[in-house]
Amino acid sequence: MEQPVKKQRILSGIQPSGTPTLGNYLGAIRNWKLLEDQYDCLYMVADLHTITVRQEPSLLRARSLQTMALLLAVGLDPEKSILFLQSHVPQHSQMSWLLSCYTYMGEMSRMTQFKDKSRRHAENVNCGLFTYPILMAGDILLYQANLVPVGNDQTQHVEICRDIAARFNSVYGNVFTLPEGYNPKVGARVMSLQEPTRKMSKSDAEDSFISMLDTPDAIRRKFRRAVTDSEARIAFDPANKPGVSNLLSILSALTDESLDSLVERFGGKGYGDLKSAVAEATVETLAPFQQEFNRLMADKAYLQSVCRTGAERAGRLAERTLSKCMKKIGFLAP
Ligand code: AQP
Repeated sequence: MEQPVKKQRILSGIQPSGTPTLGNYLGAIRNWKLLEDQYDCLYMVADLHTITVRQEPSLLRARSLQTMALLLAVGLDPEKSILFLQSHVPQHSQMSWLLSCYTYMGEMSRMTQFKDKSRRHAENVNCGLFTYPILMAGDILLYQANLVPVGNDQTQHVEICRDIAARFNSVYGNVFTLPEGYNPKVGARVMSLQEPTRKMSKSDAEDSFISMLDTPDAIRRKFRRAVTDSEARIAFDPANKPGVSNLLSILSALTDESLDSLVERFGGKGYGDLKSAVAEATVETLAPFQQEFNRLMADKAYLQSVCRTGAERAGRLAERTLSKCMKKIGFLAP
């Protein structure tokens, strides 16, 4: 009898450091849904990662559950994929310590995200910010993931993960699968509405991002205030017209209409027309998710059961890798 082909495994995550944005949706979550059938997927709410920046405890709790509810609301299927909260699987923290002993200071100090984040949070340059890529390497390696869908700002972290894994394997034999970064075919990098040369981030100033839970009025207001330029000419030119290009690429991602066709259709029209078209497309896309989100948030028992089952399934896989590693290193079995 023919053996079924083993699906490749994917791991990805989102930090509950705020309410997920339109950028998180168009750049990541929307693709996660498309990958569910083809791959063996694990999607985690990466709560451990958020504490490199101070979090308010009650907000962190609320956002963790909210993020899980949003993943379900966009249609991720907890029967197909493993959906879990990272802190519910203690092997992530354990693996991070093991791997930190196989990682060099020099490697970590080259990480551009560390340099960038330590500049932005100069009052709190903690060791977690520095070793964050090791926690992330553990996230990936625990599940022997083959592919990691990441934005290009994370490519360096996938490379360091491969380096750490290869180093470990060269000492102890083939323990870890070497993962690869995965660039999905559909995907958009959404830029800040206020500073369109920077990416849209959920922990930035309120007017610079569209949250997946914003009301229609808030969405319209934020797009109306989006920074453009003084040319009054609709063209896709990210270097010279970052604001307008961002609006065009959001609209294209939401409606599947090509950029060329949009530029032609909006030729001769004002920025106000483009802004209201993007706002309406956003309202329309988010409305069904928000409805489902509200329904799910009213059913805490269900959300908790998804988290519990996800953590159990993830924990079994993670434990297999962790105990293999510990044995190889020389720890006695308990
Ligand atoms: N603006 C964006 N455009 C496209 N994709 C994006 N992603 C994030 N922002 C954009 C992708 O979303 C996934 C989850 O990201 P994350 O929450 O783990 O961390 P992040 O990239 O740091 O996202 P934020 O919103 O900018 O969070 P904060 O403000 O806390 O730093 C990733 O796949 C990411 O590429």
